[in-house]
Amino acid sequence: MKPAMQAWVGMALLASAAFGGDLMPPGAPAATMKTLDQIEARKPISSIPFTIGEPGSYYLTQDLGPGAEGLNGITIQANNVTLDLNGFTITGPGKESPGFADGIVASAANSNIAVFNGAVCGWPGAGINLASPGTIVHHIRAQDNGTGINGNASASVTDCACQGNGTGINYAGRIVNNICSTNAVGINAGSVITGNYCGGNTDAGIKGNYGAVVTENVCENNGGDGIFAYGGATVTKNCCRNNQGDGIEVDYGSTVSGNNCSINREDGVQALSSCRITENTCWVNGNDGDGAGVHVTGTGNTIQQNHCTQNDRGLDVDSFNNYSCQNTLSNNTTAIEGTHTQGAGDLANVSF
Ligand SMILES: [Ca+2]
Ligand SMILES: [Ca+2]
Ligand SMILES: [Ca+2]
Repeated sequence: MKPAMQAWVGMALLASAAFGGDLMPPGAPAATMKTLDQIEARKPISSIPFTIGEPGSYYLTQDLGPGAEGLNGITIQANNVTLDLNGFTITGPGKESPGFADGIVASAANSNIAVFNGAVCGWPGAGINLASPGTIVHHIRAQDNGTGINGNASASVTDCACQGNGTGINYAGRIVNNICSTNAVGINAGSVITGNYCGGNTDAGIKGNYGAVVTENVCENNGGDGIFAYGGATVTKNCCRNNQGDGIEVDYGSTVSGNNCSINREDGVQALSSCRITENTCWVNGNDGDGAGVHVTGTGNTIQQNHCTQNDRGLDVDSFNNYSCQNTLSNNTTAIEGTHTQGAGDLANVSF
């Protein structure tokens, strides 16, 4: 063939390969129907009371309840359970109902449980009560229960909203990014307590566990202290304002640093003994009551570089063997009350 003809035939063959389909059938047709397990492998829950007796993934098909007096809603008696509330609500017999009933409950005998994506309301015990180690509670709304969410030391509670409960969130290792308002206590006995909003609770906004790390929370308009923490706590970068108790109160051996405590009825920061209290801004504490910017009631505390203005007392030191230095004190009714060791020279407290 001439070169031009060779090129034409080559192009025709290429076109045939590209556009002329194969005439041979591809073999027997495959089944196209899916089984129910392939469409929804999870197990449905359509009524309460319900017991989960084996591991697996479960979901609600509808709102459930109201539950009967004295009966739990969903009881988990297995390890490795994932429970998706699927956007629905489990309603109990009412917060004041006689008998003890939880919305969702698992004991310490089981572990590795996750509950998320829905609401629990009106349970006289807890909305969610997971004493099991290794639990995750996420995106839950708990309203008007005895306790909103009850966990354990290795539980994580995140992005939940708890309102109108006795305690909003009680006892969890990690309590992060929740809203706890209009409960008696917002958050009680947590260990890592970060990024929460606790407002309008009738008692304290947050009560931390021994050794708690409490950071970057806002606690305002509570009937008790904004934050109360037991011994060995680290309390940093919180805003505690307009609480009827202290902005922050800590027990022994705690660090309280970089917080803003304003317009509280009692002290901005109150500490017992062996604490380090640094770089807090305390403004207008003792508002409508009696309080100091920083108040230590025991011994062995260091009070350094706090800025206290317009309090009844800037610093109030009740006992011997305390040290203060480099605090700046302005416009307090009394700048410093109580005899203690004060820094000198560059370390002196400054009143202006
Ligand atoms: Ca207090
Ligand atoms: Ca006052
Ligand atoms: Ca005093």
